[in-house]
Amino acid sequence: MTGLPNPLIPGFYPDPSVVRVGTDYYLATSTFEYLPGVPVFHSTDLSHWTLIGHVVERPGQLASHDVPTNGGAWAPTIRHRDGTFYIVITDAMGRGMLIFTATDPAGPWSDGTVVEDIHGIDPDLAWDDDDGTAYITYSGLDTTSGKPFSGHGGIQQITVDLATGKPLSEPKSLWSGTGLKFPEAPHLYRHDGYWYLMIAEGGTERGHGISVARGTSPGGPFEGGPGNPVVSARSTSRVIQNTGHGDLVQAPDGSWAVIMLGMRPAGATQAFSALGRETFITTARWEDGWLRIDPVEPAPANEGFGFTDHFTAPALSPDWIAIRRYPSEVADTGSGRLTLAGDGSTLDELRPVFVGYRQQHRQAEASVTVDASEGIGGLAVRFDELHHYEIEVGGGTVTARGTVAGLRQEWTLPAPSDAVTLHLECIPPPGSTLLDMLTSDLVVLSVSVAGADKRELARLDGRYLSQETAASFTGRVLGLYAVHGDVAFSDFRYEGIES
Ligand code: 6LW
Repeated sequence: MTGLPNPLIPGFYPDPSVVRVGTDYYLATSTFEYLPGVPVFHSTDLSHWTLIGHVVERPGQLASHDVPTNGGAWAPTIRHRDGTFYIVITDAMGRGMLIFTATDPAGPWSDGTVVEDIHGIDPDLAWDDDDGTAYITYSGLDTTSGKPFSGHGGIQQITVDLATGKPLSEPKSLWSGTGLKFPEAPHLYRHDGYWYLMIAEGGTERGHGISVARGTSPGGPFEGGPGNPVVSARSTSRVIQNTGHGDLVQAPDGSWAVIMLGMRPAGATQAFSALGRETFITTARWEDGWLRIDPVEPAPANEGFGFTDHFTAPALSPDWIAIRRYPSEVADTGSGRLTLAGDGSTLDELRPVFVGYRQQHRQAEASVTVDASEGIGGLAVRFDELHHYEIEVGGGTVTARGTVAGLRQEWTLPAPSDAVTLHLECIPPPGSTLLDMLTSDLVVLSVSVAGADKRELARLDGRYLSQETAASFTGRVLGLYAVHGDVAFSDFRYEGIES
């Protein structure tokens, strides 16, 4: 299997899970505090993926309204059986472990059935075809009981009644890797008479990797394979780092592949990942009864660099996301304008009036025309409430602002007009010395009137809006926001320069 783009799905799409149903493939990822939640992608060739819908599209499916940053929708597993699609996932610091079902993967999905009294993450779902027993295998990290942290429980497993969410057995411990930290992201596969348990270990940072064990029954015992972790980028200078949290799939040509998360840290010492954890793919094969997984290599895509929205449709496209509430709750769109009604909340708060689009290229630029004659709002790039850069217009001024860990700096100019175009560019760091190039990129904030007389207000160091600096599970999201009054946006343009 060759010619697959890598990243497969650029931008923050972490903890990918994939299922093959006939000649179709479906893939889902984590979304944390962003809504709509848990996107579902479709493909027929493992190469071209189309967003077909979201699992979480209405209030009540997740406890999103007040979820802490980095909480929410963690690490889905998507599977299919007897005409029903299943997604098991953890609503971290929210409702807990949940089972969602649908007959159409584009939705609607069910409200979500709680797996009772099971406080773990990264649930996997597998059935023993011999007797139809359903197994949920998960990582023993408690994010939902509210009890004080009492250590990591390793890989655990229950049998479960999927219709009620009732566990049918007590949790039992399974093989949990080679001893590296954070054994997680377990998946069970039946192949050639064995049951294989694939996990991530080493943590989702640079030490991440995948290890495999096998046994003769879905409940184990499992014996670790040779050469674990069988894939990891740790201590290498590979472009794609943090590789782990994978899911195995058979390709259209019968060969095997593993879809997993990874990061593309930039800067002279590969230290800062603006885009967060993305979805990647690599080839795999069975050798002597064990799974071999190849290192994850970059394969720049030759398409998909641009996204433009003229807001002519009555509803926003599903590419737009919002924070702890739905885009439709804050955005009024149609007839070529997107209007956001500010409610006084700023980007420092839990639920700003903000709609965003994931940055998908390390070098990229976005622009939007803003009519702020009746309000204050602008264009931003954010990781979370404590880490965001924006350019804002309204009240006769235009202001560039940088917020890092709550520390703030502003640059203000008189606004050239109430209707301006705001620009946000992520460019490689200039200079030739090592010190110059330590950072990942610069974020340049500028204003123009219909593209003319572009005035730069600020040039900010991009390392502070990175997964490593923000200690975040997400990635950069470029977005439009309003703080006060009605702010009207038109002609949003996003262009990636490289993949
Ligand atoms: C995910 C787990 C992880 O559930 O982070 O660090 C969690 N590893 O596998 C959120 O992405």
